[in-house]
Amino acid sequence: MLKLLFISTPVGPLGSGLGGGVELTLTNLAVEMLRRGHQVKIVAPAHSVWGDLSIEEIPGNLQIHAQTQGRDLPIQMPENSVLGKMWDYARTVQSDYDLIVNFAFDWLPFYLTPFFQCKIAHFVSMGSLSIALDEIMAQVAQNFPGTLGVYTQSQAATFPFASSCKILGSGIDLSMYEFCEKPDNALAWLGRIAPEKALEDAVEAAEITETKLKIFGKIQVQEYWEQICQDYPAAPMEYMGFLSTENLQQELGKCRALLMTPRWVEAFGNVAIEALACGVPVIAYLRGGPAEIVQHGKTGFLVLPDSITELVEAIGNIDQIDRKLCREQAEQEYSLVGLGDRFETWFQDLVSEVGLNDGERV
Ligand code: HBI
Repeated sequence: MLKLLFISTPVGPLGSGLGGGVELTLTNLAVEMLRRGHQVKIVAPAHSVWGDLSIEEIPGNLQIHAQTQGRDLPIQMPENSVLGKMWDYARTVQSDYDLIVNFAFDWLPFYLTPFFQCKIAHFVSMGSLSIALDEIMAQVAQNFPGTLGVYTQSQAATFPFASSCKILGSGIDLSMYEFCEKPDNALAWLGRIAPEKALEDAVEAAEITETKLKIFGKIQVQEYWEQICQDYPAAPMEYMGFLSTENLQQELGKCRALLMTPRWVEAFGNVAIEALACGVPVIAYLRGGPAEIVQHGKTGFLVLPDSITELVEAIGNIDQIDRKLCREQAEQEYSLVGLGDRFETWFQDLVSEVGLNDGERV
């Protein structure tokens, strides 16, 4: 039995959607580790809620999203930082745990790693965005080998220390997603509504194909959303809100396809496997995580990045995809048990190793 302390992202409370896919990965993993008899405590910003998971809520100001900061900017911390306070808490309770697992894409936890007695595993949730952060991660990769985990190969490849990253993939509780064989005639787009996700590409493709686009997810950048509404006043789109998994899967399942149009190297794309689990094919740009998930021509289509023309063409071909194969792929590759096996092995290997955080720096 492992005693695990999970430290969440400092950009938003768990359940708010501000933390994007990592909220789902952290909570899925916590549930699965508990099911396996491990002990899990979650540390997260105040107002976090997730079923009956035990959460230590920490007040304080949220961290600025790393993707809104320039690559070469210095690291920023707000006053009364929730990130700082979550790690203060971790320091005081560290002797009660076998392993601390960091889910924040931030400089501080990497910097603090050699100052802790308890071992720390870092789950990195995005591709490279900041020179200063890359640098401190590289130091941890070198001095604490094996402690950096990522979602995908293409995400790892954005970092100078790619070869030291452990590739862990993702997974979801498939029993929460119902297979829908016969969809309505609408398309779906799902994610944080922010510029790096390029929702406008999906809106344009929907307008050209005259197919309704249902938009799901947290509006993170309000001005960005308003700009899209202004730029495409006649587009057949509908904002569906930020829904619970139960309501989301019901609505998502009825869609013909999920469009994934991120401008950046998406680290994974949990939304892709949520769609597949409902039997919904995925049309995505051939870049980043989605390119490692979607089986072109079988469970969706991978198209030339940033090409609206190719999105439109793929939408036209969507009936060639057998929705049963989408659900099958989710079951074979993205189960919670699979996710649990990969992370459990990673955690157990780290805990059984000697020397990492015992003053014996490699
Ligand atoms: N930005 N500074 C910072 N820290 C995070 O943990 C972080 C972030 N931006 C986005 C984010 N995490 C999550 O949405 C990822 O899952 C993508």
